[in-house]
Amino acid sequence: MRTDVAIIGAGPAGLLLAHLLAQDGIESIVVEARTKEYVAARIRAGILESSSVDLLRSVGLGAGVEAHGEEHRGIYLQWPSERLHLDFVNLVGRSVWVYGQTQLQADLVAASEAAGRAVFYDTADVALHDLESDHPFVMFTDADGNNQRIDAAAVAGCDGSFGPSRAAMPEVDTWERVYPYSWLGILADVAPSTDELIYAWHPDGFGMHSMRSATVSRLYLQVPNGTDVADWSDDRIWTALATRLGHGQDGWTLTPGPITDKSVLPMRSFVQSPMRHERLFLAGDAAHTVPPTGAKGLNLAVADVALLAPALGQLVRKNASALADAYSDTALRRVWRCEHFSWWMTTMLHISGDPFDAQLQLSQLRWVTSSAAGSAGLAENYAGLPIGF
Ligand code: RFL
Ligand code: PHB
Repeated sequence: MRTDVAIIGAGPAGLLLAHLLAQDGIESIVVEARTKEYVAARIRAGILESSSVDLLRSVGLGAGVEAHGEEHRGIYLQWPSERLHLDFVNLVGRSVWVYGQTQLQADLVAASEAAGRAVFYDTADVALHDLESDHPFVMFTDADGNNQRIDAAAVAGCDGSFGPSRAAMPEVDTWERVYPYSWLGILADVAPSTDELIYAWHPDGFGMHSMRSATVSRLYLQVPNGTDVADWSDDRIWTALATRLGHGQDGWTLTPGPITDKSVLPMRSFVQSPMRHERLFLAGDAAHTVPPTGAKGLNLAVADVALLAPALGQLVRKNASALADAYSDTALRRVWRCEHFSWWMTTMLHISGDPFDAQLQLSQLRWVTSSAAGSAGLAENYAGLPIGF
């Protein structure tokens, strides 16, 4: 097969890139290791920044968010005996949207199918070749066991943290932080007990109340690394959430409900630089990982491909490389801002260290919620900087 851009990975980065390229008349073929059903069912992120929503709207992908997403003005930050609201709209004039990655993924698949774009699911042995030439190619085994080859002008590595693209970069610098705790996440068929997301510091560990819709809640608990979900019965989870989220505090109650999904998520920060090697370009989790506390992972994937699509368009169409040459440095500026914000939110809210650390965290939380400068700084980062930042 021959195309303009071979895309590895059909997650949000890969499918959105294919969509943006098609809008510019650039062809692509997407190769995905998992089945279509597996990719559709993965439960992951839940918050879109307004710049991500603006981008989706501007390329005809905004109908789902508008029909089923919920625009939120801010978040609650809390610790025992206090719950304070940060209003991002008042602070920085921007909102965020509650819209599950599962829903966005479904929108992207629907758009891809409506346009008849080529996506190979359930593939194996994906290998990248001749990346230093201007005619790289990708080999893989398709779902029927046939060997396939895609010749392209460029390869986009959108294959997440464990795909082959990151490994195909010869000389890179990497930075990593592994945190000494994980998240136990649940999805529950119950109306959210809150109007805005709650991020709660608690001596027992961080707790969080998020949501997917008017009838589905998503909640998280800080747990030790290596935690087995089997050790957490539904009762134990709801009891811990009630304690950490302050059930009974100022009359607030947490309503439990049937849990439909439980999983443990390790927390890691990771950056690889550069994000480009000759004709290979990385985007999204393939190049970087953030812990989920700042809700940045999915938004970074969107921002990367928003920069990458015009760069690839220029390269493929005009054989001009100005945007392609600038891609890595431009993307990494935003990546490092989000890395810092995610690390900061994570270390401010999770229990780790000694009682001195706990007092520093509480002092920081009081400052962030009471100072105009502190709250505007958090709001500016959480609600998201403009794509071109
Ligand atoms: P994705 O979504 O991981 O997509 C990469 C795709 O590449 C495929 N792939 C391959 N394809 C072909 N050949 C191979 N050899 C391949 N190896 C892998 C994968 O199957 C997959 O389909 O990366 P992308 O597109 O960059 O999007 C990034 C976001 O998915 C990610 O940043 C967020 O979901 C992060 N994240 C979360 N963020 C939050 O803000 N809140 C959350 O609660 C949250 N939960 C999560 C998460 C990420 C998780 N991962 C990646 C382990 C929960 C999990 C489990
Ligand atoms: C989620 O809804 O899954 C979610 C929301 C905000 C975060 C992390 C996860 O910071």
